[in-house]
Amino acid sequence: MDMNAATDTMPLSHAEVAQYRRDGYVVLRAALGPRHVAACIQALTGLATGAIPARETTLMFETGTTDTDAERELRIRKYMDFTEDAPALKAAANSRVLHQALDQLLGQGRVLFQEMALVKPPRIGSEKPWHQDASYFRLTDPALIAGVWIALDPALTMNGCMEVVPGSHLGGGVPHVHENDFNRCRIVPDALRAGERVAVEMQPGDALLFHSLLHHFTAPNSSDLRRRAVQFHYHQEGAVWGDVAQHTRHFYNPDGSYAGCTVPHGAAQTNYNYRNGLPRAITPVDTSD
Ligand SMILES: O=C(O)CCC(=O)C(=O)O
Repeated sequence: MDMNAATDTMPLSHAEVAQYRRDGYVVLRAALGPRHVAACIQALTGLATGAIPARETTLMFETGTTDTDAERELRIRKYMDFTEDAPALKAAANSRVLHQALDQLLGQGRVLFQEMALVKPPRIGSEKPWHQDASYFRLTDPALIAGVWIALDPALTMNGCMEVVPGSHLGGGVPHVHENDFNRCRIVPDALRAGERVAVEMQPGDALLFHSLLHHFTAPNSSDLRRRAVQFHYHQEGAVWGDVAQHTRHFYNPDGSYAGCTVPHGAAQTNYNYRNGLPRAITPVDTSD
């Protein structure tokens, strides 16, 4: 047996596991098959049009647009908290092959704690500034968090694919600063490493598995192409949520003050509620077709 090869239950090769450790990310190709990708897209359209009742789902729109526009779906920037409304999206979060890969990286046993769809619309899709996801989550150990970003359309440099700084997760937390939109909390200029960026182009169904301290960014979508993706955050069982003082140990300014993204500020009076910390158990689903 080739010890370096992926197997039926271990979809990542040793080289891919090593890449995650070294670079802070790895791409799992075809985590969702074409039927599951199509079902996710249909679910997002259904939630946008009302064909699927958005009981728990929250929609957020590109700045300067409203939800009364005729082309409502093409104004949406972000969906949150949809797994109980849309079984297809819940299946994606529970993808068996995805969790087999995460088991290889982090060990068995994790819960879903955040779910989003990021649907940077053609021409008006705005950038997501450089950041580390751990800056948004007051967990005491960022290494116990897994981020997963799954492309539903081809994600290319021209329509705002994920861009990352390989190895940046090894540098620990760096200070972030908020703008007046809670979607825009960014790494301060002194800590930016954008010159080392790598664009991660992906096909529909491919999943980017990334460390919560990885520096990453997406550019505006000035193309005519759609760029829909779902993003899930999990943490390993038993991971501990902390307070602002605890989070400050990872995200602090040179003067010692807090420099994470979890405190309401300015015009953004709300903050992620992490579904009140509700842990969602994983029930693996075959997403290969
Ligand atoms: O998909 C995007 O445009 C940005 C995703 C991301 O980095 C995030 O929401 O944390």
